[in-house]
Amino acid sequence: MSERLEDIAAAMVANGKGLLAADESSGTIKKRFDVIGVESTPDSRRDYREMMFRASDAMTKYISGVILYDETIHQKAADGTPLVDIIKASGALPGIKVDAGAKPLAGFPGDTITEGLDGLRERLADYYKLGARFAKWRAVIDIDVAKGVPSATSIGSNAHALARYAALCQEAGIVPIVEPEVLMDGAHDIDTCYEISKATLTKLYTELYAARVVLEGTILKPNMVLAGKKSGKVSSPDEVAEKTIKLFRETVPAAIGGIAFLSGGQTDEQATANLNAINAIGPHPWKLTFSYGRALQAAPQKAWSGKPANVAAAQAAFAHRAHMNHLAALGQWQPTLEQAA
Ligand code: 5MM
Repeated sequence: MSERLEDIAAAMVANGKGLLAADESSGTIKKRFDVIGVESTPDSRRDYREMMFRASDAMTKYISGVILYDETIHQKAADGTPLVDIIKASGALPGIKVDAGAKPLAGFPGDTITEGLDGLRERLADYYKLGARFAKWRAVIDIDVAKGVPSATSIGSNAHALARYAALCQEAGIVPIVEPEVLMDGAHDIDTCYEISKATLTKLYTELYAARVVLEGTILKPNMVLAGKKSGKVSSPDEVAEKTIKLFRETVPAAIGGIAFLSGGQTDEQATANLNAINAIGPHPWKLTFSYGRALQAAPQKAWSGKPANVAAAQAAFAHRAHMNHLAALGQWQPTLEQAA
């Protein structure tokens, strides 16, 4: 495969394929394993991820790339094969989360800044040698309007860090996924999500331009425009699609390599239905696909529950969600297909 950044980015969003976000840090995967009653150890984390990467139906047909955590990119399968080689053998690209997480932003209670720029040039060179061809950095923008969250300082600092990260990735021959996640956890309405997302994306593209990042060699990983979970309202797929596309047309250059959404805490089916509605009102200037963590993994995690005897059922559950999201990325999903599983 060609190593040009724009070709890698194009492959990441091609043919209705999308990304598997399997980059949970050790603290987050422990929380997921607690729910299914599995102890989180290097071996159990390896077994779980090996199960997904060896789900060849899902991986070969629907998954263009996998975002890995530092531990996973170094791990070997039970038979000694590097996990990265299993991913590559399926035709998917290995990727790597390189941020060091969101930390409290000094002076701005409730806001966070994502850290991890120190030593990033050297880490990217190492990850390239290990096979990573794309990377991910997630900025976290919470909404609490009454408390003045997010501040302009938080949006600006996170956009600046994303741009510095993206420039370093491209220098290393790695496609940056830029993920400015406006959280859906708050009590805000859908229009507030739209306004905050607009301010965030406007600042992000100003900073990427100033940092001389080549937009064709980037992928945007955004939130959809949704009402906050604590608002008690569930936005309809039609409204989500209309407001999300209006937002992107106003803020996201047509030149970028593509868009791969996060699921952000939506139910599995909401994440699929909303992606489908977004694509169904196309054509759009960009490919719009999925880069889901929870919305791809919740079902296989439950089916697996740490038991080798459940591997086939877990792989089938993963293949089903990947298939549904593949159809949604093409605007061809129907709710009736869920019952057919
Ligand atoms: C898989 O979850 C990723 C991160 O986790 P940590 O908090 O452990 O660093 C996260 O960045 C993820 O890639 C995106 O937010 C998308 O995941 P969801 O679950 O929102 O689709």
